[in-house]
Amino acid sequence: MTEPVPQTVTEPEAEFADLEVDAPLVGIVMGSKSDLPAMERAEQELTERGIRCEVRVMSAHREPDKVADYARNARMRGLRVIIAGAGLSAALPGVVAAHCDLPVIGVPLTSRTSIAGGLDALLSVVQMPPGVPVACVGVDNARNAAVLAARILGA
Ligand code: RP5
Repeated sequence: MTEPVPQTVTEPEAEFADLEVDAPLVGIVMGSKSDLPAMERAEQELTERGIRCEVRVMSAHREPDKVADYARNARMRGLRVIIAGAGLSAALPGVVAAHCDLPVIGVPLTSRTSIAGGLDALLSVVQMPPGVPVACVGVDNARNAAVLAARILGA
């Protein structure tokens, strides 16, 4: 009788480590295309530091299902930090944080109809309920969000 040939068992993490080498580590999301000029500073900072990122536009109020899907799949896709920028009643960072357990950095943004220079968005981002944290940088300071993301990643 011949002995069975032992099968090589590969750990799933080891398999994916090879496959996911180009996957982005930071997701940069924003509530509107109008937020792009401010949020591009985060992409620029991460790119200069050699940190892979992706940029997406999705609105917590106008496209709630899209935001939920993105946040729920983020960790599985290899993302490690999410930067979320929004203006006015800026729900996006909080909604992303509600649907995933990755660190979320909120960027309160000014927009055409902001009140008090973006205080509306600042309070919306920072006043999260206990247990659902969002780190918050200064108004329109997407660059600091990228610097913080780099520190979280130890990069
Ligand atoms: C927010 O409303 C967006 O993040 C943006 O800052 C603001 C205005 O959006 P648009 O009317 O320019 O699409 O949800």
